[in-house]
Amino acid sequence: RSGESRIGWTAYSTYAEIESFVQDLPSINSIASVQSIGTSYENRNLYAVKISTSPNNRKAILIDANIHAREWITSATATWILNELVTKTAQYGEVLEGIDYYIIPSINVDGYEYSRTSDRMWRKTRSVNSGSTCRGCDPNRNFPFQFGGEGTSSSPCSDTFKGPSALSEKETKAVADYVNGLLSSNVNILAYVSFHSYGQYWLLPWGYTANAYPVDYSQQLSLGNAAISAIQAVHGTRYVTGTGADVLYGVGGASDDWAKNIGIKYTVTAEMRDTGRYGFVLPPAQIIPNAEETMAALTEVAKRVRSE
Ligand code: ING
Ligand code: ZN
Repeated sequence: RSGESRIGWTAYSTYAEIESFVQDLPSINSIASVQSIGTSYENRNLYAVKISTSPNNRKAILIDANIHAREWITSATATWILNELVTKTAQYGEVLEGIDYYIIPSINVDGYEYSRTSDRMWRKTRSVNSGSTCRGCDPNRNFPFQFGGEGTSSSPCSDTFKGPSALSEKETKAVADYVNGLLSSNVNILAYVSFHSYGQYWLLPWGYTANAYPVDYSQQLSLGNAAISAIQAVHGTRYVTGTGADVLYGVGGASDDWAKNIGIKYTVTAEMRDTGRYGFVLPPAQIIPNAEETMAALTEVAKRVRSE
C-alpha cells in the first residue's frame, strides 16, 4: 500500500504522488483497474480508474476532477473516494452495488503542477498559444457544446480563453475520446459529475445560458436537492443547487453540458468547499471532511442511477 501511505489526505499531493497512488490501486483491490487515457501537453500520463465489483458492464457513473489547475481539493477528493472504495469495499454497498465507476482523478495535470510550483492561482492548461506569450486555455470552455458562447474569451491571456478550437487541448480531447469510447462500447453512463471548487454549488444543466432547462430538469433538480441534503447531513455544509447559468453565470464549452448534450442523463458541476474564506486555498484539514460529504452526495447519485 505504498501509494496510500504516500497520500494520506493531510496534505495536497504532487502529481507524481497521485500517479503512483493510482497505479497501485489494482494491487490493493482487484475491483480497480487503471487505464492510461492519453498524455498531457507536457507529456504527463492521464489516467482513468474503473471501479467495478462485477465482470459485467453495469450502469455507470463518470467523474472528472481537477479540470481547473488551482482547484486542488477536487483531485484530493477524487483520490480519497478511490481509496475508500478499494480499501473499505464492504462498507460501500450503497455506492458500489450494481454500478461501475469511471473516475478521472486529475485531468489538467500540467496546470496542477504549475499551480503547485509557480502560480497558485493558475487555472488553465499550459499549452503554448500561437501569437501570444500567454499560455493555456480554459479546459472548461474547450468542450464542443456551445463552444465560444457565454462566459468565454477569445483572448489567450484571459483565464476563460476558450482555445483555438473545441478540444484543442490534449487533456480535454483525452476526456472526450474516453467518454465517447465508453459510450460506443455500450457502457451505460447515466451520470457525469465534474468536480470543481469553490462556492458549494451543485450546478445542473444547462450551464450555457440562463433560463434554459433540459426536458428532464425536474429529475435533475430532485437529485440535486437530495445530494445537497445528504451533504448537509454530514458536517452541516450548505450547498445551493440550480442551473450553472441561473446560479452563477452562463458558460459555453463546459464538460457537464457537453456530457448532457451527448445523452448522459444526469450531469452536474459540483463546486466544493468553501464559500470564499479560503477559496481555492482550502486548508488540508478540510480535505477529508469535504471528501466525506462529497461521498454522501455520490451515494445519492448512485441511488438515483440504480433506480433508472
Ligand atoms: N466554476 C465553473 C466554471 O467553469 C460553471 C462554473 C461550470 C458554471 C459549468 C456553469 C457551468 O467557471 C469554476 N469554479 O470553475
Ligand atoms: Zn473550476
